[in-house]
Amino acid sequence: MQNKAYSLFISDLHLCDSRPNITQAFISFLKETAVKAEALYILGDLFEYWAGDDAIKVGHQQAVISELKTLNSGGVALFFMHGNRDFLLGDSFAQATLCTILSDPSLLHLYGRPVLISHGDKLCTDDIDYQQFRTQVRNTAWKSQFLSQPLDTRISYIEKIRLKSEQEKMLKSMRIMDVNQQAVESILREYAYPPILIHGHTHRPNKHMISLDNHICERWVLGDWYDHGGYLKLDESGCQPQNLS
Ligand code: LP5
Ligand code: MN
Repeated sequence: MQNKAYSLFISDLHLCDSRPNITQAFISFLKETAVKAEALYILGDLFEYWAGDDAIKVGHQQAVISELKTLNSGGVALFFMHGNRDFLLGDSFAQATLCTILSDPSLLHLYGRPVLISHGDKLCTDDIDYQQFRTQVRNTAWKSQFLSQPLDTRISYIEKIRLKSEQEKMLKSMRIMDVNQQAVESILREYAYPPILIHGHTHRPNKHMISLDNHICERWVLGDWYDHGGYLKLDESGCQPQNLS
């Protein structure tokens, strides 16, 4: 009998039509690896971008959605948190995959300890331009107005923003695009010093030890799936980063 007492965490896969090998790697990961876990937590940016749930009918997302549903139906609990690329993902996606959408951040209790999870972009408070953009596009009225436009119009607008974002990132320093230490400390205090914080977004996989107000916290940063996939495994002994073979 297989011991399933562990959960897996992934983020920043950026699945899209132009990188079918990553979609294939993800589907293999679901069938061979995630299927053995108790739960899979997707901490945002699963997709390169998400223009609205109506894109499900026309896009490459169909195969992914079907595999996520199969995973969940087979007994692996599935959780999704929005990233900055797929924050428009909504209830139709949740119904199609049977996943639970979690708010950012969320405090979990796993294997005897509190675990705080986040996509991570909110912690990048030195990136002032991005935070202003984020506040604007996460506004409920703004999202409704955007989603009321035809799918083609939304996609072409997002592609322009993607271009602009890539241009601006070239002008920003690595420090500005990383998490801000005070923002990290502030969220740890707010959530009563969880011993583990897991997030993605920065694409800088690492383990950071934080000593704060006489508490120790491990900050685990998830990697992206550009060169090869990876995930974080959490069980009662703690977190272990794993690369896909
Ligand atoms: O995603 P990543 O990691 O490459 O970069 C992020 C920040 N960029 C973004 C933008 C997204 O990549 C774009 C796709 C979002 C799809 C969402 C759907 C609906 C949105 C519709 C919007 C109208 O999140 C980047 C950060 C980086 O992380 C590191 O943290 O630096 O932030 C930016 O680059 C944002 C810019 O600094 C400010 C935004 C300028 C946009 C201005 C609009 C101009 C419109 C031109 C078109 C006519
Ligand atoms: Mn991101």
